[in-house]
Amino acid sequence: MRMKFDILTLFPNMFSSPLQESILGKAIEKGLIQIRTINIRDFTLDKHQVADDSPYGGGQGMVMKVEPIARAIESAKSQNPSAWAVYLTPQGKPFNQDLARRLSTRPHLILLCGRYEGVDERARELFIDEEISIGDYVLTGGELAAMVLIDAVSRFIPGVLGSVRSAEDDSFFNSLLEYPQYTRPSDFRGRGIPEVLLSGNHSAISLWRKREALRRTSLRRPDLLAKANLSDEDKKLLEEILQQIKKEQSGDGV
Ligand code: 4GX
Repeated sequence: MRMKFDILTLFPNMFSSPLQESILGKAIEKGLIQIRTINIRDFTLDKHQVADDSPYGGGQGMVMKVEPIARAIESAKSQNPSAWAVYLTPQGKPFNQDLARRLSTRPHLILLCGRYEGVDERARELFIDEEISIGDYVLTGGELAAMVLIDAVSRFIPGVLGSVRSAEDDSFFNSLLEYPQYTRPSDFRGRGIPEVLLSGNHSAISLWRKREALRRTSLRRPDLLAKANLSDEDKKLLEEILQQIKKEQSGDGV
């Protein structure tokens, strides 16, 4: 039932604090997820435990050797031959909430973290099931990318966000940017909060939140609106908001 993450890395210490704080720490304590780090260096066979070497054909930097990676992945898979092996790389499939949801249905993920110029291509061809990128920028290694993936995937596991809430909560809001949130005090240095939130009128509050989510999404991420989960009623609301935005931008609004 619990989901297992095996992280193959040359820097296992990087994972201790970030994954053991707060929500993920609680999820581990509750046995909802299990996170193991496996030091690739432990799977070298030479006396000096060398895990990298210079690239064939010359060029800059170092490449991670295939044998230690092969032995580490085989060791992780020996417990569960159907474990899904992921390599974090800018060349992979773009990571997003849908991919996180899909990965959360796998009982056992193996995450290979590359350093330097990456891993020997044969390690990818022989042992990796899926290559994933967390974004179009270059990190110093796959470790932070693996942590991002674990964090986003874990939110989909029932119980991780608490007994009632889950990452799947609301299909309307899930496809949009979040509405603004406020908490006490109701006046901070002269700045109040939207009055409706103090009204106790729950249907008015719901409508305001929908409007704000739609407004924010159309202003900041119009690309998300195209894919959003909108009812005919929501679409009408959106049209209204787009009209209002147009008015504001032409200068005669507030
Ligand atoms: N999303 N990195 C991988 C090593 C590497 C270098 C060259 C293949 C080719 C990253 C990302 C990321 C840094 C992880 C370079 N691998 N991973 N590493 N963006 O930047 O996932």
